[in-house]
Amino acid sequence: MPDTQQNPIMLQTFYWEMAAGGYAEHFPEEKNLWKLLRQRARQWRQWGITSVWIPPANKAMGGVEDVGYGCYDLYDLGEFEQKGSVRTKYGTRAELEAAVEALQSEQIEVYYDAVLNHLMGADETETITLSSRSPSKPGQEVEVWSHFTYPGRQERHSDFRWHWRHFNGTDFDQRTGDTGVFLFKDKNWDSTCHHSDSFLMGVDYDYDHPETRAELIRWGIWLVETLGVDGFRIDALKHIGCQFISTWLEEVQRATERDLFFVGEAWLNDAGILASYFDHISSARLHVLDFPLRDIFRQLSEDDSFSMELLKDHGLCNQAGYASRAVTFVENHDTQRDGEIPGLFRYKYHAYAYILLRERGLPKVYWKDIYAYQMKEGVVRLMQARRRFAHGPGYEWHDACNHQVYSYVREGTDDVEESGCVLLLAKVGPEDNPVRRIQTKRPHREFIDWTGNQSHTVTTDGQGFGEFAVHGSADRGWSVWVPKPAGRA
Ligand SMILES: [Ca+2]
Repeated sequence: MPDTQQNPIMLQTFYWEMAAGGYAEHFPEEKNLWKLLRQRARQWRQWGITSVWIPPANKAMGGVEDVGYGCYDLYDLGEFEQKGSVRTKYGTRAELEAAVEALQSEQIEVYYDAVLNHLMGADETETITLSSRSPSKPGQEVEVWSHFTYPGRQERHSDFRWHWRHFNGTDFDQRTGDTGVFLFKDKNWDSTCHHSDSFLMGVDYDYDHPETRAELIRWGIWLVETLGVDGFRIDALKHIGCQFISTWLEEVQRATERDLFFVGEAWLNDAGILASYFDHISSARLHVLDFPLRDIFRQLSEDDSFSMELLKDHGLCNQAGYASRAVTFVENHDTQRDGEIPGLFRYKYHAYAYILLRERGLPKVYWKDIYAYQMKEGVVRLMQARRRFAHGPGYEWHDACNHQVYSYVREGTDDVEESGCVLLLAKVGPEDNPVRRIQTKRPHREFIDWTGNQSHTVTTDGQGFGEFAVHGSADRGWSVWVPKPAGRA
């Protein structure tokens, strides 16, 4: 079996509704995620998973109900009686540590979801004056939730206490009950790449304050040293100062000899703008989630007039020089939410086949698709195909892509026996069962469709050309043609 490190796959291990409402009834095992990670680690390794993105494991404002982004105490990983419980939504710190150990013993790296934009649920209010440039209540006095003392933790792991001076602003005045966008006196919004929407939620960190910078760097190092995480997914990147992120990446990496992995969530659908984000970050270690590619999948799902040819060059992963910086994905906890955000309602396997078999980008698969939406069998099949066949140079076979059909060849490599494949993705269109003549560079070979969507065998001619088929269908319109194993009927 080939080295899976050649073809890494990341798994996002949570979704917004996990362990809530009907999901808690259908999937009671998800009430303790950390235990489940430990139990499933071995199976994931067999699937070819090489890393997991875990949710923010710190105690959050909403206690056990909180997905984790309402960060209250970054040093409470389910260890102290705060916000109504010792455990977080996902379990206790001891259970988390056992999960990390189990995953790493299966050669699966663990990436922590770091929220470096804000805190929420302060212990005490402070009365402060707003900037004359504050969007709401300029120059006025307000009472804000900005003092964090962590009485439940008693200065374990850190004796740092947050005050209003460590933040830029917030959105709630306790004295009047008014909401707004409140910029504190003598403060500025973060110097991000996108000034227009720099405020997001909670109390917003002031990275110009040396104590803020120092404490957040100290926390990152603490996680690497005590929990032993292998990297980070960084939340809300476009709301965080670029200079601070550069420093944070460098300082946290400096604390360990292991190569850490960093992937940021910069939700920008324009690949050119997303690519330009890297100009502001000094560290070459940073990757970003490929939102532009995901937006192409959204268009495929929603728009009947979508041309499959767009799959050739859209997305960050297809921009020259950025393939290795992109983490490609189909869906995440923000792109689909029950009753709020519809997400992709068709062509999802097409999207998974695309991210898993192509040469560009590091694919991320999603827990909710695999377990809650019962795509496990099909997605695991595609992950196996990635591991076994998706090797060697990859390219679109130029005249085999059109409005209805996308096709892509992996040439295979001598290092991995019987590798290489022909990927075909087709949408509903004029042809029910389009066939494309494609060069495989393997003359006189038999190919079968690994997905099972096509049941016949294709034999290439003396030049290596074969006539490969795919259904023009949302339900069966993806095929991965692979060399038929020798000696099998
Ligand atoms: Ca911010």
